[in-house]
Amino acid sequence: MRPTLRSTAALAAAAALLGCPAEPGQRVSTGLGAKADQIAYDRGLTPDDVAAALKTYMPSGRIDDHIMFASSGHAGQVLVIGLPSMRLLRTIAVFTPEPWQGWGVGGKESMEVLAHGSAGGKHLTWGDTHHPSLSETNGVYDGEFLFIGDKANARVAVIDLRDFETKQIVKNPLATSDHGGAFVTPNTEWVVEGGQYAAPLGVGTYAPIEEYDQRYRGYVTFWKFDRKKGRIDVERSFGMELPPYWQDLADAGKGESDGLIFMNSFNVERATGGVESGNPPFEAGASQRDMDYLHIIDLKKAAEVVQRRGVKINGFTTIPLQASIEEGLLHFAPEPKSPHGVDVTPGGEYAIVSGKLDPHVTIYSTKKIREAIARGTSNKDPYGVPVLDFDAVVEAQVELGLGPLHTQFDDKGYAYTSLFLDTAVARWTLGGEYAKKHGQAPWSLVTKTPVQYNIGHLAAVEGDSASPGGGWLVAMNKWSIDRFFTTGPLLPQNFQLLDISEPGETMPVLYDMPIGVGEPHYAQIIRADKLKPWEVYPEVGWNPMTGQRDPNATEKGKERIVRRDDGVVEIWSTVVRSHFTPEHVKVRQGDRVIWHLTSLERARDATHGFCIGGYNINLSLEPGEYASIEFVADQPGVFQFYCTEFCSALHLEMVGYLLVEPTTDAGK
Ligand code: RUQ
Ligand code: CUA
Repeated sequence: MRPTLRSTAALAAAAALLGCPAEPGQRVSTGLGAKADQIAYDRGLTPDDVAAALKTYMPSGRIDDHIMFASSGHAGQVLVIGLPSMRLLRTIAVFTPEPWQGWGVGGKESMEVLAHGSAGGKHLTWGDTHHPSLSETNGVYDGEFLFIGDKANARVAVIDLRDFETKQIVKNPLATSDHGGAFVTPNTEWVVEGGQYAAPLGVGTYAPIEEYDQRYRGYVTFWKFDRKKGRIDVERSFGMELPPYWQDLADAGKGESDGLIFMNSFNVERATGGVESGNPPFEAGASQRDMDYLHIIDLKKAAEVVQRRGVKINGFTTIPLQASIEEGLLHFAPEPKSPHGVDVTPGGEYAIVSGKLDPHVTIYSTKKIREAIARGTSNKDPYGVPVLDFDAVVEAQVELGLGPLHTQFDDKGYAYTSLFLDTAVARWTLGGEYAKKHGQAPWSLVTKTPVQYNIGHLAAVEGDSASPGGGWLVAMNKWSIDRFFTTGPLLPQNFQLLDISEPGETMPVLYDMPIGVGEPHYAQIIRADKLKPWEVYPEVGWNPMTGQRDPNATEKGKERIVRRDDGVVEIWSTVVRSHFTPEHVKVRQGDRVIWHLTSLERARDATHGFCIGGYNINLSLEPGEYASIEFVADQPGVFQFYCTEFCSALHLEMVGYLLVEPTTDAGK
């Protein structure tokens, strides 16, 4: 739809006719007729406002042509947003229980996914989602799966984009926290999860902080993805031990750099903090040096070496640091200064590093890196990792402004970098073949657009893939300050949509979208026509976790309640507008209840909820879905179970009684 909107004659006319911005009460001509002029006048809209509205407005029923998957930070979910309208379409429950989707509130299937992700101790009910990563084929988004990391607990989740549901959460056995994940290799064989705050490897391992240099370590994990099964294969996954620097964002090489992994680090100072004892705080201690280390990892080789030299740490196959050094799996290159994002260009020729405390982005050449590795180096870090010569591997540096963080790409040979301190998006030209192809001066700043406020990540259409789409860019701003109504002291964050379709210096902000449900970090934007979601589940009785009809799925007329000798009551129910069958379920206090529910619906959007008040249970049964619950009926009394989705005119009648007969006089 977008190209049509962009090329409307009216839009061009509006732009041409309007020279100066309007102020409230100032007459402007929109070029769209008297009625539009009057509305613009009444609302005090400038010509730019009118153009922005025309580019982003979606008439009722028109569907966005791009879909953005955004993290929600410590809300632990994924946000699905349509572009260019910037409408929130839904959330995907991942690490945090979410009742609307029936996620983790009584449903056996989702509780099992969450329990698997909690392996290793506490039952976790939230996560800190940072980096969503769409599955790729030949470096291009294929729309099949989405992965996302949990920084707080070092976990990675797998979401199937046929039903937009989380299928798997894996807990990293090596560490409690991560950051550099999830990032996929060009054919999604591997999902990268890099560490952050160094600690003794192996969850539950203790070492005093005084032994930081000797016993604390960084790490990176390569999760093997089995696309056929749609699951991470933990057995075939492995980790690598790294020096106790704080590894940061990563990116998988592609094209020319296929097989390599780039990963930043900071705190190579190995500061251990402790302000309370008169030590410099981490923020100062970790920022003393001018250079940190870009980690260059040969994943292709590592996947072979691990067969010979992998050892088990907490049951998880890991390549020891010494083995990585001996086998040539790991090289460092100096990088300025407290870097954050590393982003590989579409063809894989360059890795672009942003130093938070350096006004430049530094561009590393894959070719030069490979040559420098082949030549060898005698420079080593304190742990014996070879350090390549900065000048030998750097292609260029571009001065962009203060606080560069992350970089994305478009189809016109531009790169876009977020500037946190400048609170702006910088557009600059790539060099090499990109500059030749697009007839541009290489490696130079083109323009900056201010955003509100404190931009973190940015996402352009397929902007980290091998085929960036251009057109739109979203600035993910950490603060909104004065952009919206004051919702108490806690304010939403602000996504701003930028139009990057025009080359050169024009790159306007079009739209503000408050995010009031979490703190988004990274996002990816995919062309909507690449997604092939199901409209209803493929057959009645579909178990979304097993991906097939469940053996306990129930046909109409076969509903039943069976009381077994062992104090278990098992119920097979069907669900259809507008009744549950059966409607009376009687159990005794203390019975274990196993309840199978099958939606018989085949109509699109005919979703039913199923809650049991007082028992902390709610399911969402989408058309055709099978789900189950298991609980002990320990509370006596009369409980309603009802449909929580307003599904039909007689939705209020979609109810039944759970009668829990007391085993003592107490409840009578
Ligand atoms: S981070 S604002 Cu967790 Cu991706 Cu850079
Ligand atoms: Cu089914 Cu309301």
